[in-house]
Amino acid sequence: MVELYDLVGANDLRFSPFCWRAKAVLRYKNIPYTTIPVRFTEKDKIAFSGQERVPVIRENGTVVADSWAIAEYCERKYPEPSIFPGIGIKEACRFFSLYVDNTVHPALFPVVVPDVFAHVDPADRDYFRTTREARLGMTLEQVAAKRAEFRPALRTVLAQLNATISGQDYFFGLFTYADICLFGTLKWVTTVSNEPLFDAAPALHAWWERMRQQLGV
Ligand SMILES: N[C@@H](CCC(=O)N[C@@H](CS)C(=O)NCC(=O)O)C(=O)O
Repeated sequence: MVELYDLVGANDLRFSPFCWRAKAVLRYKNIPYTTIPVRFTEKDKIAFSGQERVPVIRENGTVVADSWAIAEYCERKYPEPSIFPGIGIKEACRFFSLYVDNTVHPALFPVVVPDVFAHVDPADRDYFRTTREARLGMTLEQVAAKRAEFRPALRTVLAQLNATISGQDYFFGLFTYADICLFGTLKWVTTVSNEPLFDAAPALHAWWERMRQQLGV
């Protein structure tokens, strides 16, 4: 049985986008797994992995950290159904995952970070505030006050994603790890926030519902 070290918020809420990527890979491949909840400040629980971030998986003696490395490991160990189905698909998925990390996340983060904070375990709030305020260059209250100013950049990214997915079922035509990457991100946001994502993005909404049904979450 795979053990997945999974970020946990208040009330056992699981919202980490990168942990959702790992869980989506395990679910798509029908690999049985259990989760071990890890708060932001419980770095000791994952010290065995030699780094400080989740997701981490452990299977028998094997330890793998980082959502991309976990995807590669699962594909190697459990090839079917494939998340990199075809020549060049893995490389394209890598590109897409970096697009999600470097373009989609920065557009979402300032809009939803106050909602994330509201769902962080009380024991982690100081840590979250300090680290995220340093990243944002302002207080969480200042970010919340500017929410309307951050929305246009998010709308632009959502419109790009909507245009890409229009007329096709999956981002590369067939189901791949690219879909899983974006799924993880939208699962993160919809778990903690009521920010409307799909009002002007009907094709993206249809894809989202398709993914939720396919992954059973
Ligand atoms: N590149 C890593 C990123 C993992 C990551 O940033 N995880 C966050 C949770 S979403 C984390 O562990 N943060 C710990 C912290 O902020 O202290 C991956 O793809 O797995």
